[in-house]
Amino acid sequence: MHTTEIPIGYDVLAANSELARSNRHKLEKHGVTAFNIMGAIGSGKTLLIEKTIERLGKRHRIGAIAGDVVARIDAARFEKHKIPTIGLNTGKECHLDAHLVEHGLEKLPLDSLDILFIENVGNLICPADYELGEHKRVVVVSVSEGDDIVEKHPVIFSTADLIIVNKIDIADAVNADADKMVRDARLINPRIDVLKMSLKTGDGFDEWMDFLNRSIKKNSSL
Ligand SMILES: Nc1nc2c(ncn2[C@@H]2O[C@H](COP(=O)(O)OP(=O)(O)O)[C@@H](O)[C@H]2O)c(=O)[nH]1
Ligand SMILES: [Mg+2]
Ligand SMILES: [Zn+2]
Ligand SMILES: [Zn+2]
Repeated sequence: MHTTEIPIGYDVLAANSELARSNRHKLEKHGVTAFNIMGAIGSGKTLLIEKTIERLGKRHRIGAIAGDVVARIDAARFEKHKIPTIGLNTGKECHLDAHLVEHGLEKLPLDSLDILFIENVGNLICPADYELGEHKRVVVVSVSEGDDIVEKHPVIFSTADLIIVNKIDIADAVNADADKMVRDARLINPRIDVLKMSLKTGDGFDEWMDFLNRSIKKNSSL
């Protein structure tokens, strides 16, 4: 890893976006469609990716980047599924950025991948500002975060392509209205895809498969 000197007044986010474009170009050159999976700690990001590997791992070649503040617990969960995995530790930072992901891409066998899942650090604030080079931005939010979580974090939902309202199996137990969360998401971002899911019961998983297939097809016809 190297550090980059940033001249005073230089726009950090603009520099990040430039690196993100270069990451995306690199991914496209190798025919890889990348998904930036964002959401709070415990919303179900890692489990979503694991279940997707189980469902699609025989038909598509999947790789993963796991962003964590410290340790590589999520990376180890992906490695158990025998897919190429890079764990990125952000240290004190609460989000991944395009520079970290650039180093992750250097270590992945991109030529032998079709799909890359990038699990961002658990946080609903700053990951919204940092593009990584992904093709699609997905936010996983669970009903146990409270059904006002969407309206409280408009920025991340306004930049997402898909919102997954997860853990609907426990909505009654935590007194949450999943449909309100869906309505809030559509108010913030009318173009967004929203689906309700339970990774426990499998509800909504086929719609997630449809979203993935549409996204992959669109990218491969570029
Ligand atoms: N009841 C229920 N639990 C879930 C669901 N999805 C994830 N979990 C649980 O929520 C916890 C956090 O999941 P994880 O994937 O590690 O979340 P992450 O921090 O976003 O990566 C785990 O104990 C999961 O088993 C769901 O749909 N329903
Ligand atoms: Mg995780
Ligand atoms: Zn570097
Ligand atoms: Zn951050």
